[in-house]
Amino acid sequence: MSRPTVRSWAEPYKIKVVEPLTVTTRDQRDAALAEAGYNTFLLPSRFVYIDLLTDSGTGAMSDEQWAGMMLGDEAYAGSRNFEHLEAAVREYYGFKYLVPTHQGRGAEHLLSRVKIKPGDRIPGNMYFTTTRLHQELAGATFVDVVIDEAHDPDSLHPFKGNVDLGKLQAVIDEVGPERVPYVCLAGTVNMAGGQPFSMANLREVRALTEPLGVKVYLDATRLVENAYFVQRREPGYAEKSLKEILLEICAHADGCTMSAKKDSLVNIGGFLATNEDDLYEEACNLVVVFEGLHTYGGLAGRDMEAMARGIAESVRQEHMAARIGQVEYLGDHLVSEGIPVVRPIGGHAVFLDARRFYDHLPQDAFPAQTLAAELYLESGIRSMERGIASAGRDPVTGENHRPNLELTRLTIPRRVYTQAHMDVTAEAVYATYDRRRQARGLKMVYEPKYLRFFRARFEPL
Ligand code: PM9
Repeated sequence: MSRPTVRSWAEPYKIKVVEPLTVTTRDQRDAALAEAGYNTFLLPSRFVYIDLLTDSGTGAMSDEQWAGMMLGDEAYAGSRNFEHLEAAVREYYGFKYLVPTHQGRGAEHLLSRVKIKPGDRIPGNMYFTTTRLHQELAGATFVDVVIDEAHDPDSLHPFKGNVDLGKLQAVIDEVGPERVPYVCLAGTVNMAGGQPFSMANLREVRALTEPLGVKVYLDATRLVENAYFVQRREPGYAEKSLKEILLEICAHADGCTMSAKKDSLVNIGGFLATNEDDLYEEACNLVVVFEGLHTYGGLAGRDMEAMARGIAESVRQEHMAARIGQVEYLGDHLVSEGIPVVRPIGGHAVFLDARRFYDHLPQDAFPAQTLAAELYLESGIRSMERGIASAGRDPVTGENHRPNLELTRLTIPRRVYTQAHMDVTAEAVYATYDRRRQARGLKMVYEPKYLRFFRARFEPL
């Protein structure tokens, strides 16, 4: 047997506390899924074996973070943990002002309310569910300006999160720069399959928008993961640290929204950060209405301490190498067996291409939702639909958005599961693939008004 030339990735930690997993029978899963309206969001977690619904707030905190929880300063105003968090955001993201929020959508709400006037356009590198909804509720229209390759699951473009500068220019030309308050640029684009943008592209976006007074706001939720791909794929960055790359990215932006439940390794928390004095002042006015005082934003002091420590841990090289290494390990397994997935394998998840998985099902039969349901029935593994159900409806026409990408996401929580769990997951996907012809699809029988994928109910066709 020949030895591999590159050493395997390995978890850079050992396990101190364990939480037992639940194994269910097929009958129990049948009953639980029917009760949940064939929506994995509606499954009680006690019926779930390996939970790959999301990487949001599901990570394992370190002993340092748990120790920090005991140092929570729960003063209503001016908690010292806020000072630590503010210092961490300045040190690692480089922005001047920090407004904590209970999670990412709290920050999106504040940014959208302050920046958007009815009739504005917000260009972005593909939509994200909560982000777009907050923009729409504030009166804007979201315009997708990501490169075409992002919508193609087979394109091997190394930076599928890049902005198409021609599309961006066209939006600005159409309505004028005064109707485009900012460009919303997400790190490792979630709905494209966890795909990064390049530093070169970010520089070009900045060069195009800055002279016109159009701001750049990052969705920093998975920006450290984006920095890792820049380090690995972009010429000139291999020798730079993740911390340096992250700071360089943020230096090309005016601020960011953040769901700290992902990169920053906490179970709850988020923030809005900015260099703009006016935005900060107005966000402070609004945060006290919607979240809490501007020095806690809906969080306990201990949450802010855990976040400050998590931010520092998130840029450690060995952490990110194992994080992305684990996702790639699962993805490469599936690719080697011919399972259709989005490639290149993304940062936080492996995305099954449900269109090709179930090439006998039309999009109206919710192939990705069906696949999430079938994988659960097969194995007790919970995944998430990222296709037509998540895409929702056009607020003006009421028509369904019909994304080209019809995906089922196997999302890997940070520092939670082992390589053996990845193997079991791959085996469950193979078994689901082997009986793919039996899948008949779903119809939606209850559709909530906003973010329907969270609570929609389905029935088998
Ligand atoms: N993302 C995810 O599972 C949480 C549930 S689905 C809405 O991927 C980005 C890129 C996200 C994100 C949440 C948010 C919102 C903003 N941007 O969930 O409010 O992936 O903390 O963050 C989820 P919060």
